[in-house]
Amino acid sequence: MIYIRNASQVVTVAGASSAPKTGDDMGQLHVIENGGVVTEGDTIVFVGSDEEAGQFVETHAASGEVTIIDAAGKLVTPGLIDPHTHIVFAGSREHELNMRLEGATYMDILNAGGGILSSTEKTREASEEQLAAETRKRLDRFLAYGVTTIEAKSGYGLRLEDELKQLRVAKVLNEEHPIDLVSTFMGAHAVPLEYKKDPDAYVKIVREQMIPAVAREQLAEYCDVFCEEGVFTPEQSRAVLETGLRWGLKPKIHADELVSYGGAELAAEIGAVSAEHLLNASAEGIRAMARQGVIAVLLPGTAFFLMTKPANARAMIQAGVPVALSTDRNPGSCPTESLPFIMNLACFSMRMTPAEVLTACTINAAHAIGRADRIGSLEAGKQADIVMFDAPNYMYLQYHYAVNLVDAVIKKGKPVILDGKRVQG
Ligand code: IZC
Ligand code: ZN
Repeated sequence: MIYIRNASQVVTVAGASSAPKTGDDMGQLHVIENGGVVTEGDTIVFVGSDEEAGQFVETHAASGEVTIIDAAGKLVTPGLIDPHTHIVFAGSREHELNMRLEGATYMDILNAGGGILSSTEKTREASEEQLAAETRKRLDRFLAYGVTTIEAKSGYGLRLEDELKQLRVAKVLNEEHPIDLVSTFMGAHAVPLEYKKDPDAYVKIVREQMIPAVAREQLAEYCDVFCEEGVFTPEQSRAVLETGLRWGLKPKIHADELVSYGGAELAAEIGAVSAEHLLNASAEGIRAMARQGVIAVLLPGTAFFLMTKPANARAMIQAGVPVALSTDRNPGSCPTESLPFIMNLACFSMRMTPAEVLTACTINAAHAIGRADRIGSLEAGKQADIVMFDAPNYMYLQYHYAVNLVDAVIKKGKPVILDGKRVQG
């Protein structure tokens, strides 16, 4: 049994396991001042005032079997959840930075065979072991920033064996690393060079060969597509996601990132779990997402890195769209594992309140990856994924920005970071 005692605040984000939070409710965190949390095995067994938590421990613990973590002056929250990453890849793309500073756009670089296609070349060349080694380092950094679950997309193989390779690496790392990974198949991330003249032929391979193979090997839960002018059209995107659905892969979509392209509307039409990016989503698209309950996964780090204006988070929250946040960790448009920095950007570049930001990175993010019954809030019966920050209250996380305030991380009931240092796993 672990007893986290005397926290200045325990932010539970409780009461939203059946549906994501929307509107004003995104600002309701359910904060316990001077709180305590008790875990047993991999599960939370008590959350309440420190006094009640102490009593719970006294009546339920056999003597000597309680580990006490003193949270005096510190903030306790659910483990952070990142619902959108492209974490399994080889190499890096820092050489694109000068090109972009000189005026080349993200699409200019992709059209010239760089961007996603240069990461694809390196990922195809890499062995499973090399990919796992590179990805493991990224996961270690995520954990150090308080992230306990991530979604991971394929999409740098762009041919059957290499898409499967990426997803197999994610599966192995899910088993061996403290962070849980939820896999998404994204063979429709770009048209590979060898199909540049016939993108429809590539879409056919994605639908007829890749999706069935991924589903048969049970390597992914979700299917995603980069629906963007110059990448995949709304018609191609719909076809891929509908094929995915037939094979049991739930739809997600990269929508309206660079131009307004009907992605938000398409997400609502096909009943996608989430639409991601949405920097240029139309007002009608936002309304349609609200009607259908499509979660908006916003990625303000990508807007920062691509030097463009971020998504209109306020319009989405006002329209009743549930909003989640993510790093978009990838080699080309957001190479950071610091979800807390993304939270800072959400606050300062999209004017989300500190409370909305925390909801977006916990329970709403859990809904975006179908895990809200197990994670995303601190409630008895849920998995013990807990972060302790060196912060007196949750607003301080945005106020003292761009530094790592993580003091402790408990994953499935096991301390993995204590006093800011990795202790096991
Ligand atoms: O590697 O550039 N937007 N996909 C869609 C990305 C960014 C990742 C990349
Ligand atoms: Zn992405």
